[in-house]
Amino acid sequence: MRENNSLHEKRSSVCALDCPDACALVVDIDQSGKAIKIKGDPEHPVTRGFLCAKVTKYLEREYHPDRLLYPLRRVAAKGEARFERIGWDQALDEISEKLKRISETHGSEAILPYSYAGTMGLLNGSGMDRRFFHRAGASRLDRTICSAAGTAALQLSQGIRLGMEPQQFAHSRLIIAWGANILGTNVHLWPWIVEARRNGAKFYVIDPVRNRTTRAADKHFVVHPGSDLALALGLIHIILRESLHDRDYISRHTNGFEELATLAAEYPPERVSALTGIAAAEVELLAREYAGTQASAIRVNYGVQRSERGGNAVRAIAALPVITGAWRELGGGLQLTTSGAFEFNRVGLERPDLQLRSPLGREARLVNMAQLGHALLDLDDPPVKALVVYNSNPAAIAPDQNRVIAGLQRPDLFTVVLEQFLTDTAGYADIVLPVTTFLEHTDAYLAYGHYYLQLARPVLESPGEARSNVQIFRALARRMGFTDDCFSDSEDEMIRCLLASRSPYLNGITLERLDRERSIRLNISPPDAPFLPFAQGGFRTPSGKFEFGAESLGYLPPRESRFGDAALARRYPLELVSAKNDDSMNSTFGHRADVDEQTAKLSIHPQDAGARGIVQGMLVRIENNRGSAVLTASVDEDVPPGVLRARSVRWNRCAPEGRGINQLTSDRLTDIGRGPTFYSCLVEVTPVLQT
Ligand SMILES: Nc1nc2c(c(=O)[nH]1)N[C@H]1C(S)=C(S)[C@@H](COP(=O)(O)OP(=O)(O)OC[C@H]3O[C@@H](n4cnc5c(=O)[nH]c(N)nc54)[C@H](O)[C@@H]3O)O[C@H]1N2
Ligand SMILES: Nc1nc2c(c(=O)[nH]1)N[C@H]1C(S)=C(S)[C@@H](COP(=O)(O)OP(=O)(O)OC[C@H]3O[C@@H](n4cnc5c(=O)[nH]c(N)nc54)[C@H](O)[C@@H]3O)O[C@H]1N2
Ligand SMILES: [Mo]
Repeated sequence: MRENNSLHEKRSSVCALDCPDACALVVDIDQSGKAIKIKGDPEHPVTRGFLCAKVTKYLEREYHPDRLLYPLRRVAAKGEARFERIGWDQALDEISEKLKRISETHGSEAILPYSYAGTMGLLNGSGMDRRFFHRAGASRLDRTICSAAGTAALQLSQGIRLGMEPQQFAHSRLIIAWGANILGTNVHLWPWIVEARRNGAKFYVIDPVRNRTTRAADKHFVVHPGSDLALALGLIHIILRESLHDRDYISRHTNGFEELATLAAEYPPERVSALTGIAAAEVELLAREYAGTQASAIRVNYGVQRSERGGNAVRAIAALPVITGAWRELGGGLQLTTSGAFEFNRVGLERPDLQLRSPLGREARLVNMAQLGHALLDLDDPPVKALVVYNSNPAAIAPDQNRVIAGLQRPDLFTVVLEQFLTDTAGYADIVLPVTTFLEHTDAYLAYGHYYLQLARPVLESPGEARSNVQIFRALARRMGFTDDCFSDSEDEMIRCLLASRSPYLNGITLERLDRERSIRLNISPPDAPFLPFAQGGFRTPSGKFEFGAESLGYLPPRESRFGDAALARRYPLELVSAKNDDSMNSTFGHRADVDEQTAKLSIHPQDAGARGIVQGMLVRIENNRGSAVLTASVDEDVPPGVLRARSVRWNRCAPEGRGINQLTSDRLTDIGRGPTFYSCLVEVTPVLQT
């Protein structure tokens, strides 16, 4: 048969990957309905028609021969990933009967959902699934794995998670990427930075390791992992000492300034230099330039908050544009996330009230997803007996992997995984259900790096028997005997429901408009007027002011760092930073050979390599008191002495011994938000002696 791959029509979509950019897409479709090309939509005002390397190749994933097409049932030991095909009716009957039995025997909280942002779609990510688990009386999952510390920090300080509009970075005169690998993880911000630099702006990066973004910077401040709080306090110290602060803004719009000033007085440049590894003169320079430049912008990302003091680090960094009054200026301020502006009717979408109609009859317990091993191995009253995983791959991405896997291997645990591919987690499932990709189902999308709400309709037929999360939880609800009306809602009804909000930001945005326009800027300011969220204060804390919270900002080194626990640091003297891989998305593209190669490498400084007899390309074992993994040494100066970098997250299955990088990471939590501390991790490395 001759393939007909001439263009028949163009259909629009939205990238659903867990990224701040939420790109508008155009998919070229041929006569037979097959996609032949995926491109950025040039008409989108923020994402402007170009794509990142991973989504440019998304059709490889869409049509991959390993896509899951049929429901599967386990036929071998857990983890062996051997399955037989079964029908949907059989799969759904088995799941619902098992869940009912577990609920009756152990109580409904013995059921635990586990999901994150495999799709950013609101319906498939936090819609019918939430309704289902609320009605079932399942344990509630505290979805902390990514942004909990930063979220809690902004909530406490600003009262709402708003940040600069990406377009305004074009007007900045100094841009600081603070723990933010913009060219790797948020590339659609880059053109605005290029524009600013064309007009003379400087671009600085604060990061413990080198990456694409640091290479493109005017200056790279190499900071010790986990010491950003000390750096921010040091900057505040100098700004106040030099009287570079905005007294008027501070007196009108903040609380707790005196206490902050007293605390910052304890962080002179020399002390900060010792804590952060950045020379005192450089700290001085950074502070003076930051506060002395009209329109300074900080792009802070999640790199800074993945250690024990990460939440307070974000609070201290968020204090900077407040102290200098940078929020008043076009091109001034800070962006961690924009997601707080999407003030949807979440209660209507997720229906937490259904818990009252569940067998439990009350709000269920909260289980922290960053401590899955603990949840599966230690919880009683009741123990977790059923685990339903979707939009996530915890066997690879969750910290303290040995304990997670020991939990997944429990023979008495009933595990269901909704997936597109046979991930590490799916390999432990009793039942695997095949799901659609974002090109195959309807969903609505917020963004955490801009202010456009978007709608995507299916552009492709779903392959085999794949169904969307919404369809699956709707069908399961029926099988469980849940008769509440919300379980028959269509996708359109769910979108109408989430738009039924009193927030002025959502005013006038309807499903009809979304269908026509696809992407709509929230009503954050009049059209074409820039959005300056805190130019006149307007913080959403109970006091209406920015809360410095100095009482909790004092700096202590992360417990697990070379500067924290001396005994531990003698045994495990190196710090591992397992930050994101530029050309993949967490573990989502782990099936690809090029991604596997990138995530198989461990950067080690020549000094540390030399001391251990490690040479370029050698297999090395990285280990600590929690576990170990084998990687390939890349002896380079991307990392300073004492620090290692492994781009993450590799599939365990592709790694030697089936062990991934999260063998090393711990399930200790952040100071606020109960988030994970992935980048605070002591290890040792040794050559693997090959026979
Ligand atoms: N290409 C790609 N894009 C992605 C993702 C991906 O996996 N790949 N993942 C998406 C997701 S889930 C998220 S949460 C975002 C995250 O986006 P980012 O926060 O930008 O990504 P990270 O790699 O987690 O961290 C950013 C930088 O912080 C540095 N860092 C680590 N520890 C510290 C520290 O203690 N202090 C400072 N100052 N810097 C530190 C890292 O070396 C890294 O260069 O990206 C999203 N976009
Ligand atoms: N060492 C280390 N560990 C990390 C991180 C790190 O930087 N270093 N980053 C952490 C962070 S920030 C995050 S956000 C987490 C991310 O961890 P996860 O949220 O688990 O993200 P992914 O690994 O991308 O896995 C998402 C899965 O969802 C599936 N999926 C996609 N769409 C759908 C859908 O519509 N339905 C269903 N059922 N499934 C779908 C994909 O096939 C994929 O397997 O990892 C964390 N773990
Ligand atoms: Mo994340």
